[in-house]
Parts: sequence; structure tokens; C-alpha cells
Amino acid sequence: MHDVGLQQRERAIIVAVVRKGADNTITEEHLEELRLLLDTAGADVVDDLVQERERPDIATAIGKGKVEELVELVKEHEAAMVVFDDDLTPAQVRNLEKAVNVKVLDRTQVILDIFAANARSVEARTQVELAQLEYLLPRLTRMWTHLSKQFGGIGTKGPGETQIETDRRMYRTRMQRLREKLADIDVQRSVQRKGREGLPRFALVGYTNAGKSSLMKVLTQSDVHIEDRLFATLDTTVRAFELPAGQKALLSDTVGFIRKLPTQLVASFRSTLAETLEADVLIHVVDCAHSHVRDHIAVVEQTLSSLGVESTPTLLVFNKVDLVTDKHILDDLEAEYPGCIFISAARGVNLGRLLTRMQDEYEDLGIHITLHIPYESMNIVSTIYDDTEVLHRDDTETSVVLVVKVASGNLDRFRSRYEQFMHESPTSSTPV
Ligand SMILES: Nc1nc2c(ncn2[C@@H]2O[C@H](COP(=O)(O)OP(=O)(O)OP(=O)(O)O)[C@@H](O)[C@H]2O)c(=O)[nH]1
Ligand SMILES: [Mg+2]
Repeated sequence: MHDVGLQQRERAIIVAVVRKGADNTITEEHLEELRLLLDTAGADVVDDLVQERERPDIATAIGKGKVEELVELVKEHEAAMVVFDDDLTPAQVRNLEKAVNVKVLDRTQVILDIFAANARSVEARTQVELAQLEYLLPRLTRMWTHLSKQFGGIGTKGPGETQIETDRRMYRTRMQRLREKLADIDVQRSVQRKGREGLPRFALVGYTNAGKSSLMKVLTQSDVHIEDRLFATLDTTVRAFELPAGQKALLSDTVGFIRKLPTQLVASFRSTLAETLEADVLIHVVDCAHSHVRDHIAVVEQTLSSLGVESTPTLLVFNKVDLVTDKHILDDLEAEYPGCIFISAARGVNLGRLLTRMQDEYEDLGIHITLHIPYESMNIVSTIYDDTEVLHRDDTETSVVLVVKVASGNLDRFRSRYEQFMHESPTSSTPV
């Protein structure tokens, strides 16, 4: 597979291009995250370079003068690569590589490399390979033009073009095969999901390294892979657990998100995320000890909305409270995010309360049921008003039509009482 060569620990210089007057602390944070990504990928960052520009230079992203500075830095540190925090065009990569004489990568490639290294299951490996090919396909032409130029001269263009076509076809055939493989896995998955229908479903979501798997482990008492590194989890696992009232429920743990998660990965991981997409309630786990908590929350919310799940009720859970010594930080978060809850998965702090909140959140969902009450049974209408929340009433010629919201836990009791008026089975479980 494509390999950006981060197997041994290599020395890297990182580069960010920012707008003039950009917030320094944000730039610093982005560079820090790139440092962490490279560390996970197996490289040590030896220096960084920040270029302020209105917009990135078309040819080199950073512009001529800065390229010279970069060349010097590479020499000085004997760096093996330069990594940009932003996506580079193939032309920029080509120009930069020519100038600095070491490989030039962007953030997307580093993330793809980490995913490739961490993928264990057939599904994850297939998804990562598909994302990698997706990333490479539009870059093929440039790669070959690059080579033709390098080796130059008469006759390189013709075969080059043919080669590009052959490669493209090969890539496309391979991608097609990977997609078919994923579709097969998806069928198996939905069969498994069918077997679990009817149980309340919760899904852990959050920034990478927030502690989702740790929480999965303590809530379901199962053996889960936990590691202090980015993207330790790539596969979705589903485990059963019990809500405080004794009801059996399901919890899923899945891949974490990150700022600028490559779109190719989001697309190919869609089926892995299916459990998340279909959950009744999301548990958004946040590392509250991180200096950029709010950014992390926003990134996760954006990613969720790009996946079309912004309307699923979500419980905001601040994890790792044990690491926060300044109580003001927690007070501020609590004021800013009403309804949030503070826990420590590792220390077992506040987990009972979290479970209760999960149960409440699920019960709040309710189920919408339409009742048709003929006028001769009018006396029951007021009982229904006492029993449930009436969302809508329509007095037709023959009957009173009521749309009511029934808490999931009360469904059986409700059904036994009013079955004769329920024309259809419960239709949706959308929250109000
Ligand atoms: N101090 C402290 N550390 C925690 C807590 N919860 C998790 N951690 C640590 O945070 C690191 C990441 O935990 P994981 O559970 O693997 O995080 P994740 O969200 O599943 O991460 P990815 O799968 O990589 O996205 C591990 O080193 C955990 O031991 C906590 O409550 N307190
Ligand atoms: Mg995990």
C-alpha cells in the first residue's frame, strides 16, 4: 500500500500557513496537534515554521522567501521531511520537494498513515485503503508529470500519458473491489443490527483520545483497547450494559474525530459509523483537561452534522475531571454547556449519575402514537390528557385524533390500555 515512510522515527519540520493577524494561540494549538499526530506516526518534530499570508501562495503555499528559510532549516536539522498543517495541491508538493529535496507531506497524508498503521480488522483495512486510493487518484497525473519532468526529454510524455491511464484504471478497479467488499461487510452488519432491535442504543462519540473506549470499558465491564495515542480505536464495537432501572441497553464505541479529518476517511468509514448514526442517544465524550476543549466540541459537532446526525439527542460528558485542578475551569464549562456532566472514566467518578442521566435521556425521547377516539368513547380523552403528553389534537367528523408522546418505559402499559384506539403501530421515536 501507499507508504509515506514514517516507519522509523524520522525528523520532521512542520509548517503552518496562517492569515495575517491570526490568533497565535490557535496556530500554536494546531501545530501542537500536528506534532502529536507525527509522534503517533513515528516522527519527531525538530522545528516549526509559521508563514503569515493573506492566502497561500499558488506555487509553494509559503512563497519564495519562506521556501529559502525552509531549505535552510531542513539542512540545519537534517530533517527527513516537511509536513504542512494544511492540504497542499500536487503542484505545491512538487515545487516544494524540488526546493527542499526531502519529502513534503500534508496533514491528510499523516492521518491516513496513522489509520493505515492502526487498522487491524479486515473492514478497517479495507476502509483505509479505499480512502488512500481516493486521496491518490486525483494526484496521479501530477505524480507522473513530476517524473516525466525529472527524467525529462524526448519521448517521456507519450508513454507517461499511457501510464497514467493504465494506473488510473488499475486504481479504479481496485477501488471498485474495495467498495464491493465493504458493501458485503455492511450487509453482515445490518443482519447483526437486526438482532439487536428494540433495545435502547447509546453511542460514544468524541475527539480522538477523549476517553471513549475507557468509558466503554467501565460502563460495560468489557475488555476494550485503550491507549494514550490518537486513533487507537478504528472499529466500532457494541456491548450490552444495564441501565439503573435494570433495562438492558447497548453501547457502541467507535473511531474518534479530529480537526480536518480527511473527507476520504469520513466517507469510507460511514458504515463503521452506522451504529452511531442510528443510536437513540449520543454520549459526546470530551477531555475537559485539554486546553482547547471548546474547539474539540465544535469539531465533533461539525463532523456529526456533516454525517447528518445533528438531531440525535446528545449528552455532553466532560471526562478526565481528575486532571483538572482549577475549579473555575469546570464552573465555566458548566455555565457554558448547561446539562453537561463531569466524570472520570479512569477514576470511576460520577459514573452512577451518568447512567441515570443516560436513562433519563432515553426515556425523554418518547414515542409518538396516534389515537383515533370515536365520539362515543369521548370520556376517555381526558384520561389520556392526564396520562400522557398530547402533542396534537384534531376533531374530525367521526373521531378525535390525538398524537401523544409516550415514554419508552411506559409503552407496554400504554398499549395495554389504549390498544383499541391505536390504528397503527408506533411510527417514530423522534424527540420533541
Ligand atoms: N487521567 C485520566 N485519564 C483518562 C481518563 N479517561 C481516559 N484516560 C486516558 O486517556 C487516554 C485515551 O483514552 P481512550 O479511552 O483510549 O480514548 P479514546 O477516546 O477511545 O481514543 P481514540 O480511540 O484514540 O479516539 C488513555 O491513556 C486513557 O487512560 C480519565 O478519566 N482520567
Ligand atoms: Mg478509543
